[in-house]
Amino acid sequence: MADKRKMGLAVAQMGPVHLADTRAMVVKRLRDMLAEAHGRGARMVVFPELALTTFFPRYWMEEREAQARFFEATMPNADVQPLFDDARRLGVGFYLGYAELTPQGVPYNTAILVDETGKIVGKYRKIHLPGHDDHKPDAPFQHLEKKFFQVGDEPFGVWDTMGARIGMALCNDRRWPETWRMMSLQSAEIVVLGYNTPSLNIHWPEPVHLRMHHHLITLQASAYQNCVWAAAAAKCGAEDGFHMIGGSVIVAPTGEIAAQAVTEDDEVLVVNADLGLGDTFRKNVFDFARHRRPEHYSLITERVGPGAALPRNLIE
Ligand code: CDT
Repeated sequence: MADKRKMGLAVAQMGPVHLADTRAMVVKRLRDMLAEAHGRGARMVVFPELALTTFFPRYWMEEREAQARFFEATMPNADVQPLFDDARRLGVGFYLGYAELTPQGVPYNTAILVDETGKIVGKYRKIHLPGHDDHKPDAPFQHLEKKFFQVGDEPFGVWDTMGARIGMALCNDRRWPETWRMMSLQSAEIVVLGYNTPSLNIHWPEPVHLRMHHHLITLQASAYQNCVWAAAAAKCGAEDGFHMIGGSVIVAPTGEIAAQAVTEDDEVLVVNADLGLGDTFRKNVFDFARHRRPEHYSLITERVGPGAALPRNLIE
């Protein structure tokens, strides 16, 4: 019988944030959802990627302009401080994505983990940056994460906080198996992430329904294969006419969806997550120490892109 270590885990999906919306307006929405999650028994709330602003990588502009309008040079700052104060007052922690400009002027797509005392206990800088860095004037919108952000400077990590071992990722990271394995090899129990996923693919005419399919299939498979709870928060709906998918979810280590958003607006999901639910998998089919064979996986770290077949010694 798996031990029952319960944790009230919430995802706070956000509807659109338009260019005209101020940080103060956005933080008010985050505070309302933190309070609702607390009222429904949550101990930790997952907010989206780049939660404080519109998804600005869709707009072509100079780096300097983007940094002045959309980045945070300090965290918490005066606009966001009320959210940190609520966290401490209510005893609820949170994950929050935002555009970070370091004191040295380095721009990152960042997420922080704030504990139930309102203290920042973890920081993750996005590793898998999708999109392009050139101007695509014929595309309906841009995806300029490669122009506006540097690749994160630290590997995927986990933090012991709020009674759980929690790993962080951001949006495109969720599509890569390496992301999840890095954290499950550090005994993560929960992986939290925020995302902004445009409904339209600007690179080729992909059927729109595949965006949601790929989002859910990766989260469900990754939660199961890594024996973790996965909590994913969208910013979604049409931001100034540019639509992004919803589908925020909390997925159990069984690979089953425990809660899923039904709107494309601000919406809170709460699950009383049994952190022991992954134990049977960790002790059996996915007992990494007994069954993994890293001596046969060396290509995973040696090669970036696909290449030649490995030489074989066996006669086939
Ligand atoms: N924000 C972000 O990383 N968005 C990307 C869009 C790429 S579309 C395959 C994502 O992976 O959702």
